[in-house]
Amino acid sequence: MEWGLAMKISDRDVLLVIDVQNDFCTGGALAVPGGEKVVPAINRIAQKFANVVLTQDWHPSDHVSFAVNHAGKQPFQTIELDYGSQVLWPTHCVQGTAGAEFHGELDVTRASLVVRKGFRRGIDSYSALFENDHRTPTGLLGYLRERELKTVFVAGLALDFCVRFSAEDARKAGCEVVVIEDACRGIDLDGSVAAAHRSFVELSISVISFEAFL
Ligand code: VGL
Ligand code: ZN
Repeated sequence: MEWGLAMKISDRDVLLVIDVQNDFCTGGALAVPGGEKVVPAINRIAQKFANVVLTQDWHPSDHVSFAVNHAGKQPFQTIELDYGSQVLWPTHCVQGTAGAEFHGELDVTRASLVVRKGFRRGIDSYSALFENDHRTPTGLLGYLRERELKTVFVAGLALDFCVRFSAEDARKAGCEVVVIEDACRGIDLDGSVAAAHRSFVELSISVISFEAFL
């Protein structure tokens, strides 16, 4: 990775595009404010990368993260599960539904890999690398290692959940990690966007603007 006015991207760099799916965009089941606004930025950035990986939130309808599957619970409440605390969400990104499809304007043609996550009924997966028990691998870390991809640029939805967890896990696994802040949007539950920024500082995760690519 080389820093300059216009950033130079190498063959060891990968753009990790998190969950740019209809349900996280305006009108979707778990709409992130301005979620679709990341699409033109990501399309433009992706042209600079030889390596692009997409993630796709991909839940069964009886998933443990859905409030509707817990009697008396409402979306955005938190419960304790055997792997830790879990926010309960509106039903979203159900396997095979239109809400789980990528945003129609996201340019997916150059992606070499799509990582689906959250497909086991009993466990959520915010991170692209490990499920929410922080132990069960998705396989992405093996892919990055085998392909010798060292620096992970992260963009997408939502900044304070799946982008944050993915960036943290990649950093803890020894990658250099760069979050492209204005190619992300957050949900912001109880200060979760500010908490994400504190974590990025603590873990030496770089935060840059989309402008660095222009
Ligand atoms: C996400 C909540 C539930 C995300 C996914 O993509 O950030 N957030 N599922
Ligand atoms: Zn989800």
